[in-house]
Amino acid sequence: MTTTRCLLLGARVQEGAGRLGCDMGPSAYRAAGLAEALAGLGLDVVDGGDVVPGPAADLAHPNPALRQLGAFAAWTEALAGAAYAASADAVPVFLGGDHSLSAGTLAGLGRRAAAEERPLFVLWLDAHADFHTLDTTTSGNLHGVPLAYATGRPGFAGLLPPLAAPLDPAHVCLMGTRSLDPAERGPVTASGMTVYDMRSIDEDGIVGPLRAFLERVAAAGGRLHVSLDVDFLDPEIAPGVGTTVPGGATFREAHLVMEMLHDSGLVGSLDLVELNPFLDERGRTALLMVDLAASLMGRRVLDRPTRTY
Ligand code: HAR
Ligand code: MN
Ligand code: MN
Ligand code: MN
Repeated sequence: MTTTRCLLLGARVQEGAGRLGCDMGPSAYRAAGLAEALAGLGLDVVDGGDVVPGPAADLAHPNPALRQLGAFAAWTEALAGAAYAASADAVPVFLGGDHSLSAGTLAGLGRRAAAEERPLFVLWLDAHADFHTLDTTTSGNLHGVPLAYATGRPGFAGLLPPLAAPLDPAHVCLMGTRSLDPAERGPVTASGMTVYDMRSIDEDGIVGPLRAFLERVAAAGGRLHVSLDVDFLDPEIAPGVGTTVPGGATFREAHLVMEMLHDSGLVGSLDLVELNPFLDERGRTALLMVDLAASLMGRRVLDRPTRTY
């Protein structure tokens, strides 16, 4: 058996969020010991440093709310290239950075999956669906659009890089959802994405739905990407994020998802997004995200370090 290569790539993206601070995310993960935690599991961990975007072009769009479209396009281009290259022979872990970075990672991983002739599946762990188009967002914060771009919703052409292979919405599973803007609701339902909102998780638990999705990925021979937004977690345990929404996943629900993902052997790439260290409390959110990443990469519950967070 070959050792899994794990490539950490920082993406100091903050232009997609409504407030500053996500650019410090990669530093916080490094300070919280992410590389050491993964290396302690016997993985071959390489810190590839931070991805550097090209210059932001001045892009015009009729929606006056849009903020930082040029920076978003530049990050998407750079991260798509990085994700495609890194996924050839490693499990890339993208250290965000706000969630707009997933426009780039999904574009690159879609291209990788197409080259492998495998379907790309995505598990989107988030309070939000991030399914706005450039035309429907009213906040103008582009961390609200990456899934719309990656699945080929209209209105991105000529502004964002063209997709080598759009993501099939039927291959996307949202978990933890509890905040959709009015303009997202119809499109999310019509898209065919699977949505396990917090109501359904409260009622039915998280194990059955996740197992069903993982079985679908396995049956299709898919490559699985996991996008973990800090606000998937309940704000009581994860305060270091700009868009807290009450009623999120618990500590054990989140770890259990990660443990099941590890056991599935299907995960090919991971985004850790929306950590805002400026809003965190003594690094507790960064440490929790590191511990979740370690669970996903194979740390067993009895091997978890005892922390008070
Ligand atoms: N839907 C809201 C908007 O578009 C909030 C989006 C928040 N997104 C993230 N990532 N924080 O999920 O403004
Ligand atoms: Mn998000
Ligand atoms: Mn979110
Ligand atoms: Mn299919």
